[in-house]
Amino acid sequence: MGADLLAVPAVIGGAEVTGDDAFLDLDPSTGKPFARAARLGPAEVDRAVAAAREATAAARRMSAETRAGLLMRLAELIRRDHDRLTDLETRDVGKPRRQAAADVVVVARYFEFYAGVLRALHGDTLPPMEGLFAYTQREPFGVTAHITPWNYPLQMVGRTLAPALAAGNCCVVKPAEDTPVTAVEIARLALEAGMPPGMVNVVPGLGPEAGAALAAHPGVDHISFTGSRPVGAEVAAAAARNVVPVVLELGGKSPNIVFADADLDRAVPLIANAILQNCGQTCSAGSRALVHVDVHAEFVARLRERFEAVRIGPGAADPDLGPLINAKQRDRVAALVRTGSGEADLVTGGAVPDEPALDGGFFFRPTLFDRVPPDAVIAQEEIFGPVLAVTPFRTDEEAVALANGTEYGLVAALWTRDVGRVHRLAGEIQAGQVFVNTYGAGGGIELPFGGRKRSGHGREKGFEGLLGYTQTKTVVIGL
Ligand code: TXE
Repeated sequence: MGADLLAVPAVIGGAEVTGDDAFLDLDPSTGKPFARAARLGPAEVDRAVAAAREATAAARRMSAETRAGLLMRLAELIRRDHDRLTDLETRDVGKPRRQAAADVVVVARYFEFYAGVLRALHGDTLPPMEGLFAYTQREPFGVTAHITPWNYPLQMVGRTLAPALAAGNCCVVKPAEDTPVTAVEIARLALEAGMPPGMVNVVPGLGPEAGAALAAHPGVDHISFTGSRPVGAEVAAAAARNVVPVVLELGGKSPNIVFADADLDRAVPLIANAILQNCGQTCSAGSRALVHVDVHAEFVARLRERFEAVRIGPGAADPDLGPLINAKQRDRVAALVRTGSGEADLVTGGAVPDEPALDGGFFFRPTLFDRVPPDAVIAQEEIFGPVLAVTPFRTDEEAVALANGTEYGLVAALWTRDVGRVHRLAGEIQAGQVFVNTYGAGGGIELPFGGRKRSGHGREKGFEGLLGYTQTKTVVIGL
């Protein structure tokens, strides 16, 4: 089958493994197969977990300095291979090339950041007690599992693998079946950087096969999952059966809240980008805009103009908007947009583009809905496409109630020049992160990131992300 297809093996214990079975990985810009990946099952997952377990002995013996050096070396290799990784990520995800290029830099920065901060990881000497001396130390869990999604394959490896390795864990990554390519590349570079075999293992495969086997494996000590809510709940149930911690990052319905005093010249382009970047397939996508009635008409008119000027095309042509990841996601977005058309005013978009040059790819036009009732399906459900729902409001209290009125709680942004309002409302918003007059903070790897409510729990990124991959041991000595 397809000798010209890129072969994507597993990496287990430092060796490349093809397995008996394979699956095809499509290029979303054309809908044609691009790679052929090893389709692993429970037996190979078992081998990968065993390889990671075996490597934990070497990882434990490593000084912080040595570990930091390995992470820095890996970051250097990622930067060396920047263009090649960019091409692969562009092809695999379909995203505009400059967005994939930025992702490669972000993944290198994750390894650099954690190489730096891991040397500040230490325990405490505890207050004196009668006849006792006590201290804590931060220890790795051992074997950590990383089940990652297809929207930012490289960034997800950086976000979860870098802190796990920095803390001294050995890892098994199950990349999404739509995008297995670059995780395997990172595992190869980790070996080239000098990491012991088994420290980074990657097991491509299908979610219900390799993913479920990894989540349920009794040899796994910690799970990080980013993906859909139903699968997140299954993974958490599997973690509960083995009594291991799990970090869940399950998406959102994040609002941009635009007050009457907002600087629209700044807000409009950033709010457009917050929903159009990566074709809306971002957990923190700004998929709702709550807009004060005084600026509502102008806001919608300006956004419409921007949406209609968007250049759509294959990722490699570096357009403004690439395709969705696969036909299933495109059909899901189209179905939700059809529902939305019966609930709210469709201002622009709402369909697949009818340009012959885009035939075969999974494209969808930027779509703007106005006067969306708060209880509409398109105001409540994560669409994961280039679809923005605008709802007008009159008072600050109404804005907060609308912002908090979904099951999700990942991100929110306030657009206002009123400092008092910023501090008052930032405290009332139910979200893991609140941005003010900005959105996304440039991928800030230094900033703890995670959700509340049904968006999940636990924090990745920043120093807190590193602490999350450690467990505290208290040592008490009788004097
Ligand atoms: O996700 P899945 P899907 C949301 C978004 C999107 C929807 C569906 O709304 O429209 O989810 O996407 C692995 N046991 N997000 O179906 O299936 C799978 O192989 C263990 C939000 O693609 O959850 C992949 O590696 N693992 C999001 C990962 O789970 C399993 C990013 C995510 O895929 C498994 C992606 C199982 N039984 C989708 N079944 C975000 N938070 O950013 C699947 N997987």
